[in-house]
Amino acid sequence: MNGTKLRRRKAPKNAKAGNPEKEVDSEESELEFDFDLWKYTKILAVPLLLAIGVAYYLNPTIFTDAMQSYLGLSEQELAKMVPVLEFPIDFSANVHRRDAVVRAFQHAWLAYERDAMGNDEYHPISHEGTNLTDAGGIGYTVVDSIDTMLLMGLDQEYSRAREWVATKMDFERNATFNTFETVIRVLGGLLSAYHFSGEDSLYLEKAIDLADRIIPAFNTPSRLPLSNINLALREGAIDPNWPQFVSSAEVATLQLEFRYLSVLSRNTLYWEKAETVMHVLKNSLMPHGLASIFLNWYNGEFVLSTLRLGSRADSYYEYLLKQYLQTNNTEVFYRDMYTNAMDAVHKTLIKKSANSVLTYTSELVPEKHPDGQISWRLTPKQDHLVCFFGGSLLLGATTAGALVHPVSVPPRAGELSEQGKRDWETGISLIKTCMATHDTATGLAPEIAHFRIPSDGIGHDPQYPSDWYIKGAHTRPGELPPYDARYILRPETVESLFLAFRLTGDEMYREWAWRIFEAIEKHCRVETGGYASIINVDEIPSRKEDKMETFMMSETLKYLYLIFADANVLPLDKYVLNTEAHPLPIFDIPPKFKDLVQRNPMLSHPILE
Ligand code: DMJ
Repeated sequence: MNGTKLRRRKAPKNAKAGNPEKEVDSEESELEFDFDLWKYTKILAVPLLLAIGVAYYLNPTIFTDAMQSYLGLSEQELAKMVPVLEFPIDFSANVHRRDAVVRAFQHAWLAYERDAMGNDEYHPISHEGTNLTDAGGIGYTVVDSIDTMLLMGLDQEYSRAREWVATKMDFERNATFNTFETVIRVLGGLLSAYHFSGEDSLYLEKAIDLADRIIPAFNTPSRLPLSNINLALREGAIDPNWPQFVSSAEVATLQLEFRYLSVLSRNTLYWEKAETVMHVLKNSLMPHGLASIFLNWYNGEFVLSTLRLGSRADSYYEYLLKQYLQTNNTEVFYRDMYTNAMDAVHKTLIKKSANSVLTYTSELVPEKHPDGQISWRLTPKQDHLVCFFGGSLLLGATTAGALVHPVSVPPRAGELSEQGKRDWETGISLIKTCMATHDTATGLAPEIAHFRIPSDGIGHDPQYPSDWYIKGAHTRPGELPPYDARYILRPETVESLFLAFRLTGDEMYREWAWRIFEAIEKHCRVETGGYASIINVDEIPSRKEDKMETFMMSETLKYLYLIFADANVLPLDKYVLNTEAHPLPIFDIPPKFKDLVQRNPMLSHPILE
């Protein structure tokens, strides 16, 4: 920058006297001056605007927070004073992208139907289907996919799937099935199909038949359901790998389905069984208020085991909130359990990566010392499964953490409680972190991400990026990559993006979802039909594994569809989605059930206010 150019030069005296030569000279000086000032302003303005933009991006409430403390006002007072800039939010469908997702669903379904109709699972590369047990399938993939077809308006595919349920679906299978998986995929799928098919009684009859076969799993001294159930013998069975234990997520992720079934069937039994589990859990919670991953099914007590938001615990937290939402925000018992759990999660498990860029959830692993003392080791590891949690926190902030109902989109600062604001900010940050784990060669996120901490012993190894990495992913040619490196078509990130888009109206979330969809198309699509898992997200060309999980059609493609569909499809104040993305309608507790809830001797805490 030339400082002298900025100095104003006086026009020479003779300018007025009409000396043309000098006049020109004078004009040039002015022009030069104006031009230079503009340039100078621009040079200063660019970094200033950038800094403001970055500050706002990192902390969207920075300006209102500053005003609030300057004026000494409460948030509510400030919210009343400050005119809020209302930007029109476009919740209409992105037809082109929505339809691309529908075509992807057809690509998956038609291949399954061609090669494996009725089988529980599908292997798109070998064009084969398999069942979970030798006793025959129970329709995992078919039932898991039906409500997605109904939402997408795929009538022909739907009528063939319905025909299969009507004529071939059979639960008289003498084999053990995982109780939780059967409830969230099959029972949840049937209930959702019942609702979206215009209450086709076929699905309700099947749902009652299935639930009645599952109920004996709850016949334990603690009333916690066993991990497995023999559907033909109607007998609960232990998990041979963990004979004394059941996992927290498994026992606490049956409630939405059983409660809705009770209302539809007018049979209180299912509600009672599911509700009792929650009271057993509430009475046994560990001092920090978190649920460890295992419980003893005999005495109902939590077992000293890992604390985390990932596998075996994830949907315990998800369903605390969703039970509160399911009955129109009336059961304060669940709101309080959820709120306490979120406080404990923030105190114990929410962490920042080494250079404080990424917020992630850590795990706490108990270690027993020879003298009998227990210590807890913090492990900076986050399962892909945890990526549901960002969206769940946003949903919780705008309901359990809201001071007004409904909140604005996006919520204004004054509309959320302190806890709601904290959960909102953590939720937004966790979604960014999950997107950061998509920063791989394929654009897909691994099954497990580790975050850098100063004591990880990696130091400044250039092979490892500064924030997160896939453990053991640097394999030699010919070696199989570790399990952590896989992408098995999981839905959790797009689930959170769906909630974030609906609750903020920010197009950025649609863009991120589209990026993930394109990566799936590029790396997981099998040209002959279906989608496959890939064994290393950080390897190009990607290597496929011959498996299409049922949640690809029930969850991943459904959430992608919902992100690009009009927001009138499935409004969040009318539906709550079970953990397998089967939407169930929100309802008011029927009076008969209110009595039940208050009378149940197992229920040691009032449910309603
Ligand atoms: C689904 O079966 C359910 O979302 C479950 O709660 C855990 N995750 C898988 C999909 O990743």
